[in-house]
Amino acid sequence: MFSFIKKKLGWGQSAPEAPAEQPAAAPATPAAPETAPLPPAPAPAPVASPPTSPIVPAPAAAVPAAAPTPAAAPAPVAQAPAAPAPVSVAEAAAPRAPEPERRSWLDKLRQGLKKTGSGIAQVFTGTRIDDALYEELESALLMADAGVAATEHLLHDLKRRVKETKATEPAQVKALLIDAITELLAPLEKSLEVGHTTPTVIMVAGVNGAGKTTTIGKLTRHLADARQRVLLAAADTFRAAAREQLGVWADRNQVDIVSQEGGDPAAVTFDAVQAGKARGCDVVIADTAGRLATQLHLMEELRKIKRVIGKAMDTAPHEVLLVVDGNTGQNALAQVKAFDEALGLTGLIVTKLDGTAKGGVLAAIALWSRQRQAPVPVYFIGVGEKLEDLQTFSAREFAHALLS
Ligand SMILES: Nc1nc2c(ncn2[C@@H]2O[C@H](COP(=O)(O)OP(=O)(O)OP(=O)(O)O)[C@@H](O)[C@H]2O)c(=O)[nH]1
Ligand SMILES: [Mg+2]
Repeated sequence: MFSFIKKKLGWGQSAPEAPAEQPAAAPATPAAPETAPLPPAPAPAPVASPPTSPIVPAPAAAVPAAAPTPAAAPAPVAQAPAAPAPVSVAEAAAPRAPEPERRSWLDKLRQGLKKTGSGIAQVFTGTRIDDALYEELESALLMADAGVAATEHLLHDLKRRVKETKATEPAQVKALLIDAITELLAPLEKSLEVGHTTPTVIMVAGVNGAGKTTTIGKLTRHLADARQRVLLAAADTFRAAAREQLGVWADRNQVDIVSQEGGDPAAVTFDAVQAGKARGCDVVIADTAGRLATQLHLMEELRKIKRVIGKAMDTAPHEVLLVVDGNTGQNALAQVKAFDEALGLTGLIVTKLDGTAKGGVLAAIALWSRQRQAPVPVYFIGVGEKLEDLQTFSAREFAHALLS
């Protein structure tokens, strides 16, 4: 298992905010930071580190990633030893990522994507490269939910590669398709970085049951392991079970939680950000209730949560993440577009890629992302319910798994 955390050097110190205004939207709750901490006492988290000390030991190894390298990172502020060090939540830091473990996880991804991949891999079992092969491939990609545009893009790119390399065997074409998929997906690879500001505020949204709370729990664990002080905001105030579920994760990870029965989600989030600032937390993560993008009033509520976070802290939220269930195929693309339009997404987490027949949708998301001003990275993928089943996204690994 990776630690996920990489120390980034250079810039980043917490600019103490001007006192934020209480939002009009949140009159019911006192802005005091002590809002209803659940089981773990509001005492400092066990891994809390003084805000002025470097938090995470620098990682030893780096795994290929398109993410910016620490050395190349822009450093507008000279490296101040006393400043809090931003960290990147990434697989790149793998001090405890022995090769067999990574391989076993890759096997899981392969196993998971078998339903998607077997149809595609089947295309290359013949002996000739002809129109029939391309037609079969087109059907297989469409069946895998790559969508019409991405399928066309990949076929076009593949034919060009076949021509250029003068490939003669279907097996060679398969390798070229892996290259084409890798190239299409590569812009989605990026590390989630925390620590540029203190706290880093992350808002998590998605449709019902996509895996938001579970993913937040896993992420919190990795952050806590890396000595990041995390505070959770239970902005899913509708269901008691939802608060309890997040409370269990908070308990398990021994981090604070701000939660309120039946409260206004925006007010709870506001309080959490205030509390995060007051307690010197490194990261505040807001879990929101699941909703469909077509539920306009609920989408408006999400916008309000985002606005109110901005009132609690000028630059926040620093990340607006959409959790997407990989099983939903083309619908996942529709979700990404709709939530992006409403919130301006900064990243995606694609869950449940274990056992899906629709893994091709990542190609569709990548193609859409290309047409957007800035790509929306896939920070993590989920391939199961266990802690180690949340992994960083690698385009090449994914392409290999898809065609294995
Ligand atoms: N197989 C698999 N199951 C997952 C994964 N991620 C989450 N789940 C499961 O999906 C179910 C829903 O997860 P939640 O985290 O409650 O989803 P949510 O988005 O918070 O749901 P709501 O808050 O109700 O909208 C749970 O049973 C999780 O264990 C994954 O990567 N793979
Ligand atoms: Mg939830």
